[in-house]
Amino acid sequence: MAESISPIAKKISQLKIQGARNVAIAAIEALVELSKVTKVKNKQEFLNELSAGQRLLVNSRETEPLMRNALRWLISQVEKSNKKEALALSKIVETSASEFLKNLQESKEQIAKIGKKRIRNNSVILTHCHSSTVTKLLIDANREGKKFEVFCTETRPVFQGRITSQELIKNDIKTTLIVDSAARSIMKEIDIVVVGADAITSEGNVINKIGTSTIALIAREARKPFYVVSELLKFDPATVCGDFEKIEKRDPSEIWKDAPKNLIIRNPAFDVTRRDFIHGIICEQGIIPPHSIFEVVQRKYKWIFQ
Ligand code: RUB
Repeated sequence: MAESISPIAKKISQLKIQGARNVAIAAIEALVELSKVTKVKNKQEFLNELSAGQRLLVNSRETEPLMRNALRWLISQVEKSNKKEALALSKIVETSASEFLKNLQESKEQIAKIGKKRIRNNSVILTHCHSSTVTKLLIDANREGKKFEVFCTETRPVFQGRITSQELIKNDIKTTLIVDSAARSIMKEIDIVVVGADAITSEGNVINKIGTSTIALIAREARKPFYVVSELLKFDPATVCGDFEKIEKRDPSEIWKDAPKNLIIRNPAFDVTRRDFIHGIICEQGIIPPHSIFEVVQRKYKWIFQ
């Protein structure tokens, strides 16, 4: 089992696969692969195998509810099935995975369709980190003929802003890269801030790449609208029951490879942006005020609370 899951889990933890959506897709594909190569025969063994794979994947990155929700849903489809043999159950995993991925893709399209209307002609946009949902929205707005430019933070310590800026210039979008600490001085030139999300809590707070909450604070000070684009399935149902979203702590060497021995380095990957700083969450159901997100998720994806 570990032979098929471990390389993917490793790629996720090493950020070779990066961004909540890409992580979830890779994890889903890894579970499908596991269900194909497993040697077990009966349903209980098959479920045990899937659960072990799920644990490995979920532990590869802590702050990824989309991945957790996806894997839990896939496994629940097997549990619900009346099939008994591993071969038939592996088909269930495969078709359920396709269904989930199709829905994820449709959500992304829908988010872009709704969100691009917020991009006005000749506007200046600031984004942070690399969110494939944000870049899709910007690329679609550009293809529609809207004229705008984008500022990207470089996003220390691992520079996801470089991925964003490369993707945008490849699509002929005027793009400027800034260091993270330039966000406040540049904010006066910005019309709208758009960022992605890794997790949404029951209170409507958003967890995204470290530094996002600082940008939200700066945007509020400058009275600039701050939007989050996110699939509803990034909602973490555990937060309804009081759990805090865990913030992944990454290796200090990402910040300084050969740091002095006694230096303490802290490297949290994400931070929490409180809902009061967010103008709206642009999701597949529309632009939703963060405090209503729980009801919207409950309406669309009841199963995540089961
Ligand atoms: C990536 C990050 C992205 C979200 C959303 O962090 O914070 O903004 O994951 O991305 P990391 P997407 O590089 O540490 O994974 O919209 O593609 O799901």
